[in-house]
Amino acid sequence: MKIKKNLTFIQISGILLTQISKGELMKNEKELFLKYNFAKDMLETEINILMEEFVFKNGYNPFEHIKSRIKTKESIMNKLEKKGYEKTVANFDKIPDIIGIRIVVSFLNDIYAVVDTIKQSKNLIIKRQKDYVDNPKESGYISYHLIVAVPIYLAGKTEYIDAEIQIRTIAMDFWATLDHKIQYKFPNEIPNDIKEQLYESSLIIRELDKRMMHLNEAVNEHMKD
Ligand code: 0O2
Repeated sequence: MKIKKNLTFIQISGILLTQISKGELMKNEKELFLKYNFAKDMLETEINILMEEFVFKNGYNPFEHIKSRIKTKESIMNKLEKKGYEKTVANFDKIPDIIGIRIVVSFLNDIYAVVDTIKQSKNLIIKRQKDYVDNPKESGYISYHLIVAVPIYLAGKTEYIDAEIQIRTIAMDFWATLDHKIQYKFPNEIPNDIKEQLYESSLIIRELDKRMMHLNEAVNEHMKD
């Protein structure tokens, strides 16, 4: 088949082979990022409502801060490469955490209470969950991840976009933020001694989180008297 100048072949969902111009590709990409923005707004609103309801029902506020972001195109491409996919816009749907929201709470037991609340959402569809609190990653990373499908209401139709919700304690967040910065400093491979120190620090974080939770429980017991 003859390929015209400025035309590119793209494969969508592994089946459809389309001839598409560079202009069309740019349009597709812009449309995708527009949808990511809608999904991020929807997710933020849903999470804020669930959190406010949580505070109202439980009479205490476990939330330290909430932060959301959309991955940059460069970061999506890097992740596609890391996962062995071709770096094309058509493959963006292989990355479920292009939209991410991080909920940082005070104590260990708050994580599971917040996860239960999110699972009760009538708007979000839970697709996957990863409990790196009970089963920390090899790096020492501790957090609870939910991959959810977020509905976006477009003119005449509803679409679903994947997003990742990360729930962790403030102590875990401190560790993960430093670890993330270190990963950027050593893009190829983190030196072993640094890796070991990070891992050892994560064990301290785990212990600290347990202690802080028990301390908080003891305070609550005293308050009852
Ligand atoms: P960024 O720049 O933070 O967005 P898998 O589902 O197992 O195939 P994936 O997609 O890496 O692999 O999922 P996972 O393990 O749930 O990780 C998703 C996100 O969690 C990462 O996104 C990080 O934000 C965070 N994360 C996972 N492992 C670590 C870790 O060891 N240290 C830190 N600091 N964060 C971690 P990105 O796209 O890798 O990075």
